[in-house]
Amino acid sequence: MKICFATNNTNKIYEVQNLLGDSVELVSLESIGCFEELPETQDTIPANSAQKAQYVWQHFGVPCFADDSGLEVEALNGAPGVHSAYYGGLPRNNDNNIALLLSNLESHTNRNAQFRTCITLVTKHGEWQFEGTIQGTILSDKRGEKGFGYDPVFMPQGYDKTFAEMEIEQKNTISHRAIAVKKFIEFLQKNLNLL
Ligand code: ITT
Repeated sequence: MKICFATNNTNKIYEVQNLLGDSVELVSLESIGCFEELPETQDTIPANSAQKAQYVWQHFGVPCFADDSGLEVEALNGAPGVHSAYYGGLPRNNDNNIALLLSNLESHTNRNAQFRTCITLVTKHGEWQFEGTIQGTILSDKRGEKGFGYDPVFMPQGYDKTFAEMEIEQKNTISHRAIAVKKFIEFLQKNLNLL
């Protein structure tokens, strides 16, 4: 049973394949002949993830799933959200993203935020979505060197470390991405007939 993971990040493919076991074989975009940039023009994370998965299904006819993630800050009405990767401008730069985020939050006492991941699965039988979120707060200064993106300023609820201060294994068991991937894998293992 083969399914395409619509990402160019081979680490993500490897990670999910490990969690899935060998009942399903994940294949890359390259291996199905998809070399173009996938469209991501929607204004929500779930819609962007669906757009990528639908694109692969419609152009290549291969069962497929895609993920999209971002940071949603309450006081900024959900920004940076779908624009998380290049919030501080292009080309993408984590330091610029964090600098703009902290500057936009300067006058706010509400520092609540969440990371969100949405995975969309598309097969000939339909479309399914799996979400993972983790609540936390945005600190005023960066702490820690690990992880990526907004990790140095995001402290998950119930922890006294930022994502960037946590060991990667710990982040990977509690993160928005881990929650969404777990839901997706549980669904897939019970519904292999949908592929
Ligand atoms: P793809 O090529 O797989 O799309 P990406 O960097 O765009 O990689 P995501 O769609 O998962 O990754 O996330 C978009 C942005 O949201 C990402 O560039 C970060 O700025 C931020 N982000 C997502 N997950 C994060 C995490 O776990 N920690 C910190 N920042 C995160």
